[in-house]
Amino acid sequence: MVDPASGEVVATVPLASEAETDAAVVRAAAAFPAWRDTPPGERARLLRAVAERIDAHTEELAQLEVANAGHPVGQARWEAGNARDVFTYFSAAPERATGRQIPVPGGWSVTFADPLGVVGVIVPWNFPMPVLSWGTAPALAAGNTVIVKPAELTPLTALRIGELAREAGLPDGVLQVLPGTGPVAGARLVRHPDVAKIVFTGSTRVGKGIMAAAADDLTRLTLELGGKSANIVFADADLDKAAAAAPMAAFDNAGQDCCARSRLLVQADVYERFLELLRPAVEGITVGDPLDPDTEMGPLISAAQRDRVAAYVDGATVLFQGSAPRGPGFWFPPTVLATHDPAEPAFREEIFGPVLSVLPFETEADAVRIANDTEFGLAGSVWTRDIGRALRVSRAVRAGNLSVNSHSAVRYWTPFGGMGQSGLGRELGPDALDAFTETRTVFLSDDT
Ligand code: TXE
Repeated sequence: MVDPASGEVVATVPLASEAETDAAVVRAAAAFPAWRDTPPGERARLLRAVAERIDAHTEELAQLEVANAGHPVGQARWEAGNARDVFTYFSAAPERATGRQIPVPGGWSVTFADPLGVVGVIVPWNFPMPVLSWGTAPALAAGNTVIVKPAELTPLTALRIGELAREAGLPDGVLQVLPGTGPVAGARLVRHPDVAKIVFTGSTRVGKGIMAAAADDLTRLTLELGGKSANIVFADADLDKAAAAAPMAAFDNAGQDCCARSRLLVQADVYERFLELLRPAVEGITVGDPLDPDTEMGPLISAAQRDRVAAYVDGATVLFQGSAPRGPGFWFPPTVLATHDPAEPAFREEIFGPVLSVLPFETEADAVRIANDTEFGLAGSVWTRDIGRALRVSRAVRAGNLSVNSHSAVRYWTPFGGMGQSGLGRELGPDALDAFTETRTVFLSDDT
């Protein structure tokens, strides 16, 4: 594993083979019946204990993530805290799970929400701890056993959370962390006949391949894929507030965020003025040592990712850029591009780096049309003081998570997920357990 801020190797981790992946599935399948039948109160207690262990080790986990993913330390602490909160939130679920009784002629129908069995959670490198917890905690709460396959580049916090879960008392085989590559361990989990469900967060390309592979066994899927979200600023908005917020809406986690608002649409009347407000906000972003508490943006995850991002900027019209350390490490400065044609790749494709493309628009209808002119549909923001417009536009923009006069949309107690090629299914929030259970109906005749 490489520290993205220095380019130095910080750890080495063995990669699971297909045979080792199969062995993990055998262990998870063997652990399933006892975990499913563990009384709800006991499952709840164990999930709370995992949350408590994560909480007690917040600083250690945060430091690991700084070293492995280059995240600013404040952000890394938030990520560990998010994983703790997600385990706490779903620890309440086992004791609240109910079925239904539906009267039908001649008796009653009773429903059961049964766990699925073995769940594979395939995690990307951009938010290793949160994404691990979003798939794992509800799956365990519903009575499934889980195998986590962390990203090749960032397995360290996942491995530590796996250890903490064992220390918290989770029985053998209930939660396993299996470091390995996507094409070997990941692909094997997807194709394994005894894996009932895959939760995948990652690229749209790999997500589509997983969907095709899952078809053979009709393996259940939740897919959280890419995004190219719009940030729409109308002339009547609080422009100071919108301009202050726009940079981190695109550059948070160095832009390696599926919800990044990387297309900035500004109403033409205020376009020039907005850029004047935006420039100092972008130039003022503190990019540098992730361990410095004042750092707002760290490096990119890898040299390959930095080069990919640089290729989008090469030859484009750069309006302005922030600063970045020279290296070593995989640095790229926050960058704002003018858009000449909405068809150009920087405006259409997910760059997954600190690059924001700006485009003026004339009318509300134009803004909605441009925002929806994408294969993705994950997130977005609308800035306006006109309540009617806020309601119209937030209904018209096709995205799973929108915010009005804010960029905040992801909370563990509200549903999260994408439309179109941004994904399938929803995570988090009150309905998340539905993705980890199968509803069965039993008819009880009263004619005995
Ligand atoms: O993702 P991959 P990468 C986007 C973003 C980024 C691009 C590439 O645009 O630049 O994807 O990133 C596992 N079967 N996002 O290459 O390959 C892999 O091991 C099963 C958006 O890192 O999709 C890792 O654990 N699993 C995104 C996970 O899938 C496979 C987050 C993600 O890797 C597999 C990350 C296979 N055949 C990247 N191939 C988001 N939605 O936030 C790979 N994997």
